Amino acid sequence: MISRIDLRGTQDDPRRALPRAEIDVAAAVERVRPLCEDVEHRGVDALIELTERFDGVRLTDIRVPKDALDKALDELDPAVRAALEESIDRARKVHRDQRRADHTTRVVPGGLVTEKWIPVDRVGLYVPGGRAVYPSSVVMNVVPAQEAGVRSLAVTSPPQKDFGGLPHPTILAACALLGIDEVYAVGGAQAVAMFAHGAGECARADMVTGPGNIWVAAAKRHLKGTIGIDAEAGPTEIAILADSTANADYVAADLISQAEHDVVAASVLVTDDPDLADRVEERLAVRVPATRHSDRIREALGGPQSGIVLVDDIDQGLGVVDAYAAEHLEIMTADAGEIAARVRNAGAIFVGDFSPVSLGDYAAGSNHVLPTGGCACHSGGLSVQTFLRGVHIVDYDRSALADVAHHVVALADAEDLPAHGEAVTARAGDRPDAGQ
Ligand code: HSO
Ligand code: ZN
Repeated sequence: MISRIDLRGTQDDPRRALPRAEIDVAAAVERVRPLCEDVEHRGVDALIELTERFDGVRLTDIRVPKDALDKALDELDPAVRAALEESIDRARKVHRDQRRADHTTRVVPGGLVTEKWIPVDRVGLYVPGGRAVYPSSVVMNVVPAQEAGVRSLAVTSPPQKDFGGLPHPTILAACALLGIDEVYAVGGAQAVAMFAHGAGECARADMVTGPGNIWVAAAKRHLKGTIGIDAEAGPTEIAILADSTANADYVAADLISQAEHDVVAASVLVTDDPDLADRVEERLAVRVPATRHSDRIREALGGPQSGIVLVDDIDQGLGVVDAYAAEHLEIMTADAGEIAARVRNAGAIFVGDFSPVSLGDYAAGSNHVLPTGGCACHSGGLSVQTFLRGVHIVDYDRSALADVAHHVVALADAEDLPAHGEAVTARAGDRPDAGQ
């Protein structure tokens, strides 16, 4: 069911051993370009036509009425409501603590540079519809934006034929719980264009975040610059670094849990213990047939993107997981905390037997919007920081400027930009010893 890749005694590049699914976003950009232009020029009329074409729903209004949000919350299963509330509380606790304070550095006497963190004014959040209905992702996008202090937050999600042409009721209920009342029933590339250009009641946003299919990713890539974007989300990945002390059943359950998302999801075990690999395979053979989405999971585990990687020792294993840079990395070894502290590249790290990825997906307090496709080597997950801009405020007095004037002039001259230097000497020249 799952292939084995033996890297023992080799220096092979694990990135080649574990291919990632290729998704041709560039080709999709060409397809979404005219659609985005249509929304830019014709606004709501274009949105209504495109929604009818792609979602089979004829909208009378792109905005979801407030009473539909209230009704969805009233009708939400109480157990799901309680779970969402707990998830929101924990996420708030963590994200509130992440808010960086403004900081002033006194570079020299009379020369100050302050870094001030200013929230983005308006954010549009895309929430997928169809098979992947994830109210938890509403929480993970909205909470950091709110904790950053974003003043205007709108959500959009594709209308569902089965739900009277509104977005999925659990999505609407999650919005209501989070205090979001600006919600649109628009999906796909056209939804990103709606946020980028504004249409009818929907004012243009400064930034759009949230996962989506290839068309959403293509629209984000096409409109980047017109609107700020988060990362392009790819298929989910879990890597587990485990030694002989790991619990094979937990390892198998966690590999399966993320394979459940998609047939192209990646589940990777890296271990120095072939016996553990055997035991995990035994547990997979028991668990996979017993779970609801076994077909999807079997395909994901059997795909070239998944595998059990054998290494000589945990040090080599650390090299493998760093090179792979997984979205989620679990450490199930002796001294798991110490090993986790040595990891360089991962979207999020889950330590020990009792911190599975599913906990992080819903209720650890951490964020589950994480870099995929190896992007964890240069990017982090969604956080309060995503919605803040660090603005430097430069405040020098006459004397502090005069002291550094000769350096500015020297660099300006070196770049053949003498007027830059003159802008400084025009002021610094007011002091007799300027430029010395
Ligand atoms: N594991 C997914 C997030 C998710 N899981 C949502 C369940 N619902 C990507 O981090
Ligand atoms: Zn998940």
